[in-house]
Amino acid sequence: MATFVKLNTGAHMPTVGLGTWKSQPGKVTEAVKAAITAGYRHIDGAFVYQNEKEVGEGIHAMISEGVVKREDLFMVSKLWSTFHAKTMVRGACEKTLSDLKLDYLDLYLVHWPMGFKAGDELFPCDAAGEPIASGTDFLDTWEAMEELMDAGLVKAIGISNFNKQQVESVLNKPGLKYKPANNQVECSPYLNQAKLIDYCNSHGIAVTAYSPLGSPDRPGAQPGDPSLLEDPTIKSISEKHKKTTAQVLIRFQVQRNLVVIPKSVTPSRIQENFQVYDFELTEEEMKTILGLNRNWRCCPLAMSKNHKDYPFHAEY
Ligand code: NAP
Ligand code: SBI
Repeated sequence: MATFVKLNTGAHMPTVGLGTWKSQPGKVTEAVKAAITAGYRHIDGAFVYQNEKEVGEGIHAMISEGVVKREDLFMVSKLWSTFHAKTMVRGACEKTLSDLKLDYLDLYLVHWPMGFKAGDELFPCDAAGEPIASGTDFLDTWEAMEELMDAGLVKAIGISNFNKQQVESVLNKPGLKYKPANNQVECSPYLNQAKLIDYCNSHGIAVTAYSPLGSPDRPGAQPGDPSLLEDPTIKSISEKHKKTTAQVLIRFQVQRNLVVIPKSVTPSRIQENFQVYDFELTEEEMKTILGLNRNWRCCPLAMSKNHKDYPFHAEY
């Protein structure tokens, strides 16, 4: 049976959600329908994925067919970095709601701590190819996120790609009204995030693991890069359980009380990735998988490494 993580708002967040980054608009509607049919009740999206209208079409088809009700779904989206100015946050959230044809989100995240120059370009770059900073402070952005809660546009707010010190800054913000409910970060056996997870959980912040399969379709992937789906240790554990490597990678996160959001547009894989509630990894297997850590990131967003709020210079 599917499981949930309880957020500091009291809401229950389904532990396996469907990722939608890189899911082509022409494929994502069917992917969302296949996911809901397979039992998923959580969809992870973002404005920057440029497919929210098509994601919305998938969920509304399933609602119209009576397969699910809106209140059974947990819909997540993210505020893109070009909308960090306090005056822009509400409009950005309303655009996402209008594309998804929803009147509320279950969770809205600040996608990155870095703000980029406002405008039509998602990555407004300078001559050196680096995104131009907006000069905004993510603590001010957070105040505008809190206003979305008060306006009833979102049921929970959170952050993504925030390091420990950045999470701490939000928690220590004078006049803080709502603590982040969730920090969505890259997390896999090669970047197990043990310290950041401990810190977040100790402050009541649930953690979502993104790129749990190592994001093999990520832009810039190189042939010699590490491959989680082909890792011999994961393969051998999966054979013992008569499961696939993807299922072990997903189950590993569920068993650490994380939320995990594998992406696929392939119906058979979408089903496969949800079949993770019928087996259990042993304590020893969990330790072995934790031992594979090598601090390898597939989403370093290195083009922003000179931004004042770039999160990945810190150890965690
Ligand atoms: P991922 O889920 O680790 O990997 C997706 C890739 O794995 C796709 O190529 C997919 O192929 C393939 N795949 C899926 N299931 C498989 C299976 N059972 N067997 C073999 N291959 C399989 O990568 P991701 O998309 O980077 O991360 C997941 C989600 O996390 C994203 O889609 C997004 O929603 C979120 N995310 C958030 C951030 C952030 O900054 N907050 C950053 C990255 C990702 P097909 O689709 O062709 O089946
Ligand atoms: C994009 F739409 C384009 C590039 C890109 O690189 C970093 C990772 C990221 C992101 O910011 N959130 C994702 O899910 N993927 C992304 C998205």
